Amino acid sequence: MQHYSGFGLVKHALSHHENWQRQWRNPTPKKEYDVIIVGGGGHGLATAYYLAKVHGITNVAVIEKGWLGGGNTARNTTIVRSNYLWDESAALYEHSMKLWEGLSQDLNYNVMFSQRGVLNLGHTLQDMRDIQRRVNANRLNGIDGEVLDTKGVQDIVPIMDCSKNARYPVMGASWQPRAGVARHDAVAWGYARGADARGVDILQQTEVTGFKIHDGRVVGVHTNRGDIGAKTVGCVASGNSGVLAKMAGFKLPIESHPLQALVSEPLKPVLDTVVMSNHVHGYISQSDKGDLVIGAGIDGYVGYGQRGSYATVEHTLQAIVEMFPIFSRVRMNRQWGGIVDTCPDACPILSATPVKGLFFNCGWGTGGFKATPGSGHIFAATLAKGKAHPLAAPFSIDRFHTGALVDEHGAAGVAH
Ligand code: FAD
Ligand code: PYC
Repeated sequence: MQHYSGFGLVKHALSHHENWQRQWRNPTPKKEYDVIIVGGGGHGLATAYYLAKVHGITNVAVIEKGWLGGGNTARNTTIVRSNYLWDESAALYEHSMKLWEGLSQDLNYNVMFSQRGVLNLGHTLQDMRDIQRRVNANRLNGIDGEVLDTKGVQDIVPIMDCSKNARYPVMGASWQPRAGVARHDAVAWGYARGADARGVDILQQTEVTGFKIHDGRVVGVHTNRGDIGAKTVGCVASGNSGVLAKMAGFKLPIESHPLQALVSEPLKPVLDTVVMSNHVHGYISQSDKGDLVIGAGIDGYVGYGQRGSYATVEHTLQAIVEMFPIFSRVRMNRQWGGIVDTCPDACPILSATPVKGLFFNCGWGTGGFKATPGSGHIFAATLAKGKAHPLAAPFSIDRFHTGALVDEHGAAGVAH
């Protein structure tokens, strides 16, 4: 996206969209960089952007085996919220939320961040107790949130079946007004353009096939386009993190699962907020284009296929139709899956590794899109300084030895 004057806009509108400038270059890989980022999703690109912008480190390559955002970044359902239970994760996601609030301006790129609010429904007394506890914790951390009763939910979403004899009775919800959605691929493209403009090389169709390690220190990577040197390497490869860790000679406590979503035919505006129910494994919002965007919990088995099983979407759709009978005759247009990397405590890993100079940023599971700006910002600081940023420190892989886990299964929003 470029800056155009009014005249420029008219000229381009009439020009059949010819002669648009490329938003980033297609450079030949150099022999050596100061920092290599493996993975050209939102998190990897954001890391490169902040390395250049905040830390002045511009001799950086982002190495992507496919195309930008072809992983989970452009497969996700774009929900952004920061209402996590524990102080450590609340701080991390709220840091990200604050960056979201200024992101379009910072990148000079419209990421269509829309703070339309997110409801996390409660269907049982225990759900409501958990919601109360989480909202109290959020407010102590300065994060906006309210506990709503059934009527409060019905007022916000009049089309939902909140009657007493519904199959999934709605007892209430947590409501985060500042939460919402953003345009996923614009996030990847905005960060890519900003990083490229500051000198970062974005290398697409380039696959990392191994690490060059001497005396316990990383000195570069092997790729399908030859070896590339770097003394600092950050892996931000989402569902493939376990595969990369194995190449480097260690194991991560991660399982990769399919996570599915689907969109309907476009409808007139009918749902102006995001409704999630961890209990029934389903959530729904309406895109600016009018499609219903619906997502499920993870498929229970591990795998690297970017698809999922019919049983999982069938379960989710029956729950959505129970809660929204008005949608029972809407036709679905597309279904897809991504590979999500899940940790035992449903929290990410932002960490140094047993190999000096090699860092991993992964394990965001079903919920990393919302963290994209914050994750990139603090991972860049971690790579630049060679030690964990204070917000990253609780998410070191050491926690799986020390037992200092941060259990966010309750706030994960989507079961995993
Ligand atoms: P990715 O975008 O997957 O980027 C990783 C990149 O690494 C990929 O492009 C891949 O090609 C590349 N790569 C892998 N191996 C190599 C290699 N060897 N060499 C070079 N490149 C390599 N989160 C939310 O917060 N809200 C949501 O609503 C939400 N909904 C979701 C719905 C679905 C269906 C899915 C699948 C996920 C959802 N998520 C959501 C999770 C979110 O999408 C991810 O946590 C987040 O996008 C991860 O971003 P990333 O940049 O780390 O990963
Ligand atoms: O973490 O909020 C979330 C989420 C919503 C859909 C998938 N993940």
